[in-house]
Amino acid sequence: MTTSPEPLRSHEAIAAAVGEIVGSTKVVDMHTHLFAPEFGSLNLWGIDELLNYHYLIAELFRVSPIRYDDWWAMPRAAQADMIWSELFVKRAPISEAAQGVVRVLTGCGLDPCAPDLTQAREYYAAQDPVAHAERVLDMAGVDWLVMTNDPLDPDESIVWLSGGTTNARYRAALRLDRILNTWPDACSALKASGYDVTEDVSGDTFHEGRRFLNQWIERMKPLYLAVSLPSDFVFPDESVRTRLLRGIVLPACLEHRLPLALMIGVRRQVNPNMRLAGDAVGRADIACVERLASEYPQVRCLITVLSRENQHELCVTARKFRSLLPFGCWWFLNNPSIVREITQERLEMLGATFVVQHSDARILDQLLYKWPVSRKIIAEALTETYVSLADAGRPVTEQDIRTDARRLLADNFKQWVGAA
Ligand code: HDL
Ligand code: ZN
Repeated sequence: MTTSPEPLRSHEAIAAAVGEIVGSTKVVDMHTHLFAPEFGSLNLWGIDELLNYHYLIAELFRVSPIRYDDWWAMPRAAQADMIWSELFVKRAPISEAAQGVVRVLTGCGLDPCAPDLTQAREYYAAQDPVAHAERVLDMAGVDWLVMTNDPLDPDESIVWLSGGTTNARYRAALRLDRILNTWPDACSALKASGYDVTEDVSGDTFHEGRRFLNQWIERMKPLYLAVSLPSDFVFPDESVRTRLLRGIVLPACLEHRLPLALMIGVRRQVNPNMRLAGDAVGRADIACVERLASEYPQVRCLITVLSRENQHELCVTARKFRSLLPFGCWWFLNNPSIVREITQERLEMLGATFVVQHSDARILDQLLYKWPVSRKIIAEALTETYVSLADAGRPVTEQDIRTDARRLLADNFKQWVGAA
């Protein structure tokens, strides 16, 4: 598309240009749970995985009296059949997650009103995993994406120890949840692998923890280190977590010039019967982020918070610390009504200096709804922003829009992590 230098004056002209540009700009999906096809069974795709998304499992439990244990004893295909019947046949699939599956099916020419999964299963059975992954990323306009990689997950580490992936469209992020949130278990696993660490973080623990992290940074070549933190996260304090952050993680960020992604506000397993679907949200204390940014101004932090009530505070804090890059509308916030609110207030308070969205996709095919839905909402917010600018008397050009769309959807992140 050629870029016209002519100013866009009317709401309609601005909306049309924003819609086309945001709709066609390639995105870097900087936080996902996707895995390259080389990771085998960790690469989740197809209709049975789509329907077994934990968001839909949570919604199934609201409409079915099935006992948790009976559900978890069912084969995956039977679980998918039950979710299809309960959430897509017996009732209109109106929730955000259910509508997403409808978008994926219709995007692939499949019947969203099918009485069962026969047609969908036949379609996906005919797909080659590698070609399917390339096609889905292309259809979703995802240039490349970042995985979530856990060096202490046995199923994943075995792939890295035999070479990992060279697929340039799947980059790594080294996830530190087990180390920073469940140190006793992580300590046992590290000791079993020959690292001289202790539960009370004494002796050689910092040195050995750095050795472990250095080895995995070398192996994974992560673009950033990441951790999700509870809503009651405190920094600094006398906790093991603070000592591990100060003694191992933050020094590694400085040594390797790697950003740290802080994802704050989870209340893990409030209902353990629901397993991955059992986590909830809590309001965090953003002052902890301010204290960490003050103490470590050289560490570039990607930051996202899970509570809607923390969003405005995060914008204020990001205005105080240039080392903070807010990103995405995370998890329970990734709903059209809230994405619009968050994006609009970020544009108002931060300009185009944040990462507007990530998909958090767990199943490859989700890219075919998460990104189209987000692009539409981001375009609405950007349109309102540019209409206001034009109304203020500053002509808006397609170049303005193209440049900002690239910043918000890809370039701000790429520059933050030093990716070409
Ligand atoms: O901790 C995280 O990265 C979260 O995104 C969780 O994985 C969560 O279960 C999720 O899938 N959110 O979309
Ligand atoms: Zn995630």
